[in-house]
Formats: sequence, C-alpha cells, structure tokens
Amino acid sequence: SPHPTSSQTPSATKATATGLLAAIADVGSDRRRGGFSRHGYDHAELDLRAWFVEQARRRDLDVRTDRNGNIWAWWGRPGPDAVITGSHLDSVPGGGAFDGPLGVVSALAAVDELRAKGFTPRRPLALVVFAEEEGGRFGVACLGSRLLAGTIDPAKAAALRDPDGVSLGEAMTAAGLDPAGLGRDDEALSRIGCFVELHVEQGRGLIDQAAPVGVASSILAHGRWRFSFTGEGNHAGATPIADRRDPMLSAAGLVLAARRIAAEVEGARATVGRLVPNPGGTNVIASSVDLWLDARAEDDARTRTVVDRIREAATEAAEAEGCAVRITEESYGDTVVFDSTLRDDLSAALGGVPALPTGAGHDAGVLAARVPTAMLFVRNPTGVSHAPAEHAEPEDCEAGVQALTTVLEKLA
Ligand code: HGY
Ligand code: MN
Ligand code: MN
Ligand code: MN
Repeated sequence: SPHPTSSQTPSATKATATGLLAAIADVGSDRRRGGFSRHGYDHAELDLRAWFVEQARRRDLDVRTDRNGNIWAWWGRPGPDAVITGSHLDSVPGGGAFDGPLGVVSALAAVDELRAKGFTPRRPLALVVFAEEEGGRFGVACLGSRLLAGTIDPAKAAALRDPDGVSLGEAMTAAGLDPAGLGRDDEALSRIGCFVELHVEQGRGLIDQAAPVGVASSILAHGRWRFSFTGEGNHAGATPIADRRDPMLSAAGLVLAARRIAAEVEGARATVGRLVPNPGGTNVIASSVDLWLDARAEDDARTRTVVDRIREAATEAAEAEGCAVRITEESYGDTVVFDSTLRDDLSAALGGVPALPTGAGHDAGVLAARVPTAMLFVRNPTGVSHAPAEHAEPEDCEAGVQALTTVLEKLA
C-alpha cells in the first residue's frame, strides 16, 4: 500500500481528526473486501505506526515502543501517575476507517488544541497506540494491552500464528522488535495514573440520545472459541450421501445452534464470522472445518451458559455426522465496569453526557483490571461498525476532540 501523505502540520497549527484520517485513507484500503484491512505488524499497520511516530515527533513528543509493541508518545518526561490517551491503528478484515484510528488522531488533535491554548500539563501525559487490538491477524483481541497488563501468557502469545503460519514473535522480529521481552510490563503499568480511550460508537446509543459524545459504562463479557470438526475428505460426485462424514454439516449445525441459543439468553450474542474448510474445493467433501465462535453476554454466568450450550450442540452435530470435534477457548474476558468516579467526573466535565454500555471490546477494558480507565464515544450515524459503513461526521469528530481536550485539561 502507498505511504501515507504527510499533512504539513507545524506545531503552531491545529490538525483536525478528520484531516488526519484523510491523510491515512490510502493505507490498507482493501479493494477486494471494501473498507480497510490493517493487521498487527502487516505492511499497512507498520505504515500507520511510522506515520504516527512522525506525527508525534512533529509535535515534539518523546516516542518509545514498549516490550509488547505498543507505542507511547510522551509530552515531556515519562513519569508516574500519568494521564494516558490513545487507541489502536489495526482493523478487522474489511473494517471501517474510525474503529481505532479515531482515538489516535483525536489524541494528536487534542495535543494541538492544548498547545494552542498554552496549556502545560501538571501530570505526565502520553498518547498510546496499542498493537493488534482486533486480533485480526493472530486471533487474540487486545493483544498488546493484554500482554502489557499480564492477562495473557507471553509464551503462548509469542507462539500465536497468523493464517500463513507466521508467529507473533516472527512478525515482531521482522518489524525490528524483540519478542523476548513480551509480557506483563510493571514499569509501564506503574506510570499509568489513568487511561482514557476515545472511540467511535459501534451501536446506536448516541443516535437514540441525539448526543454527539458519550462516556462508556460497561463492556459485555466476551470471548472466542475455536471449533475444529474432523470428518472424511472425499469426492463430491462419487460419494453417496449415506457414506459421508462431512464436517461442513456439523459446522452448519453449530452455526444454526449458536443463533438459536443466543436468542434464548437475555442480551446474549453469538457469531460465527470465520469458517475455514480444509482443503476447500467445490467438488471436495472437506476433511476438516475450523470455525471461530465469538460469544458475548452481560455477565460471566450468561456467557458461560451460552457457550456451554453451543459446545453441547456442536458435539451433537459432530456425532450426528460421524465427525469429531475439538473445542479450544482462545481468549476470554469477564464483564468490565468502568471506574464510576472517573466516568462521572468526565461526564460532568462535559456537561452531563450520556453513559452507554458497549458490546465491543477495547484496550481500555483490558487496562481497567489494573488502572482507572474511561472511554469517550463519538456518535456513529450508521450505527454500523466492523464494516465499511462505519462513520462519524466531521462535526462529531470535532466534538470528540473538544471533549478529549477538556478531559485532558481536567485530568492532566
Ligand atoms: O470487540 C471486539 O471484537 C474487539 O475487541 N474490538
Ligand atoms: Mn473493533
Ligand atoms: Mn476498536
Ligand atoms: Mn477428478
């Protein structure tokens, strides 16, 4: 993909979130699927990282990449009790322009606003870009923040492989980073006084409340499970129906059961968005099928209930077809309730904006287990996310930058 164009932004002028997003609009744009495909340490994401580093340096921020591949840009010296803001630059396959990058560009624009006001932070202040938030390449969402927070085993993380067989460790090495230091980073954690992530809203909460900006109240419990069905590869024409052990049938049974079971549990969601038949030929009965279940619900008990029932249905669907199934929990996180003091303080500072729960996961949700965290949401007029239709109007992006500026002024 082409290198992003550099908007000439001397530190005296103020960049806008929309202008900064326009500067990276060619990076990782996916002509085949539509939208953007930017995954941890791939060409597009590395281009975006380089662009961010350049933007940060242009603002005289002190840029450092931590042991887990997250980039920090400090206003002044790194220190304890720091106010941190930022998000991620990677996307889902064929994702929107805003999920992740909006929080990063808004942080850059907020720095410009603060500088233009002559503001000097009383506390250390830094912007952060977290690595591989979507898990679009290595399968585990919020990988950079989980590693930092110590909520994933570093050896397991380093061994995660992308669909081409490249491990996280190999991808980091290729990007010039040393994977030997992966894992809980107490030095970085100890500096974080609080973390505020600005993010495009991924539902209709702010549309319904006719508000451009809100704060987050909670995140659903959620996780990812891999189901590997194994049957017998054979010829599509020569194999009578009665003789087949077709793992695609078992997989289909799981997909239908997941929808039915989720609908039975209040507020639950279950999705199969990725399914890989092996070997994958039109005239070939697959020998195996891998699929990934994303399941979410309000609390741990409901999520576990949904997943247990889907596991049972998968086992029955496999038996019915003479297939075997292997089920692996690849990641899981319990419900996050954001720090209510910080949330209420931010909402009050912004004149009493709505507080919304979200079904989406975030690095802020991972960090919430270690430090006070909060989120600002910017209205999405389509209510659609993880798809090219995701959107935020320039005036709402501007309202987001102003809100983040107000929050940073108050906290830092
Ligand atoms: O919610 C998710 O799927 C991811 O964490 N953004
Ligand atoms: Mn996302
Ligand atoms: Mn995101
Ligand atoms: Mn043939």
